[in-house]
Amino acid sequence: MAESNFVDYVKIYCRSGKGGAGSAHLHRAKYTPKGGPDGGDGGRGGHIILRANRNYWTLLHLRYERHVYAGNGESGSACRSTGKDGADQVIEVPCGTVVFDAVTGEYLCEVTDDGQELILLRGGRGGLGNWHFRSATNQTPRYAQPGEPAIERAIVLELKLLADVGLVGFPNAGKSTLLSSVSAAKPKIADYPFTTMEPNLGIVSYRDNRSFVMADIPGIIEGASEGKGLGLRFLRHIERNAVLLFMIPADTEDICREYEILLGELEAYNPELLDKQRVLAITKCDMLDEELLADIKNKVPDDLPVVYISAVAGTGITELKDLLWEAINSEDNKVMTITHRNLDTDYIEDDFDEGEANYEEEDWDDEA
Ligand SMILES: Nc1nc2c(ncn2[C@@H]2O[C@H](COP(=O)(O)OP(=O)(O)OP(=O)(O)O)[C@@H](O)[C@H]2O)c(=O)[nH]1
Ligand SMILES: [Mg+2]
Repeated sequence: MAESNFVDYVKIYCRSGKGGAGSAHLHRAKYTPKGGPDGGDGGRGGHIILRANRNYWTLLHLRYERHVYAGNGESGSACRSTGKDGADQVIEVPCGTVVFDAVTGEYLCEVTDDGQELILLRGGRGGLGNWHFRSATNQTPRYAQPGEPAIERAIVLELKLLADVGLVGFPNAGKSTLLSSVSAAKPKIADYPFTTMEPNLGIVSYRDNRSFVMADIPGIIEGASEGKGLGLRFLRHIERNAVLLFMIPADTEDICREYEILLGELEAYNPELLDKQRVLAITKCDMLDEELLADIKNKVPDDLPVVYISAVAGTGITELKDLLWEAINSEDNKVMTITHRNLDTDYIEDDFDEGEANYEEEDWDDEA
């Protein structure tokens, strides 16, 4: 995969801090030769913390930060001095980042709101000093607790973009053209398939200073859910969208069939995607005259709202925005809870040298 600034997958090796050891010091001073136990507690090891930060859009800044280690707690010492806590390490990520275990692929947690913090790996507790173990029958305990060990774990961070509307369509359907005509985004547009290689986000302004976010993802083809084309690499970015806007060009032979294929791919990827509200846009309508357009109107699927647009001529765009706004704000679409499927371990890269998952690689079977 070519180097790019859109990084939505990183694997990071994390280790929290060890707890500091408790001290077994015995107090001695000039006229107090047997001053008794005064060993202090060890400090806590540093946590590994995940924090959502809305100023980040991708995981690019983590691309070369493959190891994150928190500080160890310091040991306790004489005079019941407690050791210093180890420094926490905060991993800042964009809102919408999901964490998986890199070995098993198991889903661990996600952060969605700006400022939200989660402790990924807890630092070890510090050991208790011998002062805690003094008693009437054991006045000079010569032992203290060791600190708890550190925890290590390799994790995969995956970004799932937070957008209100996701564009779903075959390559060349006019997705990027629509995004560029309704927002200030400047995606690349050209008349060959897979012009868009990575998702683009745009803010669409609506009436009365309101706005919503639209995500243009690379085109989907038959078999995408099995990895064809740009495949499932980008399908996850529509998982969080409230509304899916399907886009099919007006000059398509069989609109219903294309719609079915797209639906099928989404279902194969994650059946919950079908619970989202859908809108269908027939694009490039400027290429048809009235007669052909009337003809097409009888050949579209009838289970969802359909709009006829032309991003080039600007027709139907207001109607489309109205429909989308209504759909985004309808009560059924408010909840954005999704069950994240566990990562397929085949797609987890097995070393720390590459920036993205080895989606093309078929056979890897060594120790991950
Ligand atoms: N006539 C006409 N052509 C359009 C319209 N919208 C897009 N096109 C053309 O269709 C071609 C593909 O448009 P894109 O916006 O790049 O398509 P896409 O869906 O983003 O394609 P991929 O990024 O490859 O998935 C370009 O040559 C556009 O100029 C339209 O409303 N009318
Ligand atoms: Mg495009």
